[in-house]
Amino acid sequence: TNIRRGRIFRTTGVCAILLLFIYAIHSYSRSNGNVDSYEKLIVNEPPSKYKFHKDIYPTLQTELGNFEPRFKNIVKGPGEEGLPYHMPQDRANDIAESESEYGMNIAASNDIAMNRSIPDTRLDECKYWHYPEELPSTSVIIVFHNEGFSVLMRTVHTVIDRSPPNILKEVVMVDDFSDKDDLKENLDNYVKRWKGKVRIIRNNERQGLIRTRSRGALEATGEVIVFLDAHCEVNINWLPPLLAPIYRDYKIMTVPVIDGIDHKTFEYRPVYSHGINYRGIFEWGMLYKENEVPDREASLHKHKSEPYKSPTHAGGLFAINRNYFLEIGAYDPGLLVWGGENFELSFKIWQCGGSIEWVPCSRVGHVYRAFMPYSFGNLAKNRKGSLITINYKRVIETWFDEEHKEFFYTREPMARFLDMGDISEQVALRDKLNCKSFGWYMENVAYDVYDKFPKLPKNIHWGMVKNKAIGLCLDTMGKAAPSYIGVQSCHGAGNNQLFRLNEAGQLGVGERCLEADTDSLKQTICRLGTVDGPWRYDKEHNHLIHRLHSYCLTLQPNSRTLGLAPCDPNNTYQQWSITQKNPK
Ligand code: LR7
Ligand code: MN
Repeated sequence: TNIRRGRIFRTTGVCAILLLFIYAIHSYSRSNGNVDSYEKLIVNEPPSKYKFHKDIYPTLQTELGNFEPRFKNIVKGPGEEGLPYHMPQDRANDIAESESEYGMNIAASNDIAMNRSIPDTRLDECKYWHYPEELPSTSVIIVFHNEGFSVLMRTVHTVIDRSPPNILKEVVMVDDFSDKDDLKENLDNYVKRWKGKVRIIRNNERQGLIRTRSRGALEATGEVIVFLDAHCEVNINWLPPLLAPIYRDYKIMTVPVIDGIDHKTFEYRPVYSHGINYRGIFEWGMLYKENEVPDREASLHKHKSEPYKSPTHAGGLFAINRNYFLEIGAYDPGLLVWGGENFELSFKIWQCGGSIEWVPCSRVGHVYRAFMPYSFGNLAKNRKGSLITINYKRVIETWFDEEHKEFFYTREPMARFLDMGDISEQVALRDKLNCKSFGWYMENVAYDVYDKFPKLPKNIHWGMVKNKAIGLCLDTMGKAAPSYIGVQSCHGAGNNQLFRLNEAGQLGVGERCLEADTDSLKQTICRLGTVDGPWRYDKEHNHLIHRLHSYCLTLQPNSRTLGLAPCDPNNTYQQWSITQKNPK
């Protein structure tokens, strides 16, 4: 759950570097009542087998866009207009039950219409873009494992209702070995209403979402594939803006802006304040982050409603040319269940000649759950250490250079010892596709990562921090920052007890920093853009010394609370060892 909590994290701040890059913008003829258009010069010529329309751009006009719906029904009911649905008190049991089973309030979802209205969260300008009429045929792929039926089907309903029927070729639902009864014949029967337009494919063993998506891509028949999580609601006119960039250049992968749907009330909320654009980045432990689009990118665009380039994406929702996705190897099949595949695909696309664009005029709601309601099943067996960290390791070992790999291992010291399996096929693919270096990617695409997450100084010590007097170890007590650090019996498993002290004096745990006072030791959110800190380890006396009065970290014998006190070489409550057993 720590990982999930840490996923979305927005940072503001503006990058002062001005543009001068590879994209030339040329002005466009304004006949046909066009007010404006977005366009880039395309440099690469496509292989002939791809349809490619490099001269066809969307145009911003004074009339309502060609794919915009003209009517809107007003209906009253629970959750309509995306308003929060508060269930009556006497349903408290249903709510508690569905939240523990699904991580979301399925009982509430069951009362809400499949085709409820949701607010149009786009910039007003989005209604006036006109898109090419001949957009590529599209398969929407929804992979699922034990999802709540009504939430799953609302995803499908909104796709069918809000996509142009001649463009939406099919919805491919891939069941990743669910065992809930209502997802069996009941589901087969339900989709009959769409007369074959919605297909169900089932895995005969659990594969995890990553491999299941690759399977969906193989089975799909559309020219473009769009992946959605199984708890989404697509918003008004979401599809054409995603397809237009791919129609122009098949190596562009596009990503909608993901609004939030509350897992308790199903309230639909815009993710960003109006008119502010964000893009996907990461910190060195490979937690996904979002950052306000830096000037260097924003200044390439005349309109805030235009697609813009992004280093990466959250993972679940995106559109890509199917052949292109398969040609770059789909996902690394060695990535198991959950996590890291968003980076694998992003690094691969960017480094091997493609690009990623976020599309502000395409909005899709996603239910953010309170916790992950499923286990990793047999796929996690025989795997020591965290499976997600193993995924990250495969990705960084394939795509990073030596310098940046070190940052990952500095932030995740145990990862060095994890068995990531064989990556030779991934490396061979990278070579075959003639991909550029990670340094190139950092300089030209992900340059704003360094503003928030600078290069990491090396660790001088890392591991469990054990008190000499009582033999207990510092522990985050499983709480999220900001929170007090406590002591617990030493377990050697890392996680909440894995601390690291770097050359620049930062004492950290996970992505958090330790701050101290005379009567407290806390984990806090590290000040963005900094990697230093007030700590030093005195090996001779086993003291952890803080810059504040040069006091020592001290455990209070009775209360077992922590804080700073004047150093005393005879006080064993001030003596700490920082070591780690070989995690193998
Ligand atoms: O074993 C599994 N098999 C599956 O088919 C586990 C899950 N799944 C399905 C599941 O039913 C769902 O439809 O896979 C889909 C994604 O799983 P989630 O919803 O549990 O993932 P998430 O929303 O917690 O996590 C995000 O990161 C994942 C990393 O692997 C995936 O990329 C998810 O798609 C991704 N979700 C988003 O990007 C939505 C935006 C929110 C964020 C962050
Ligand atoms: Mn999800």
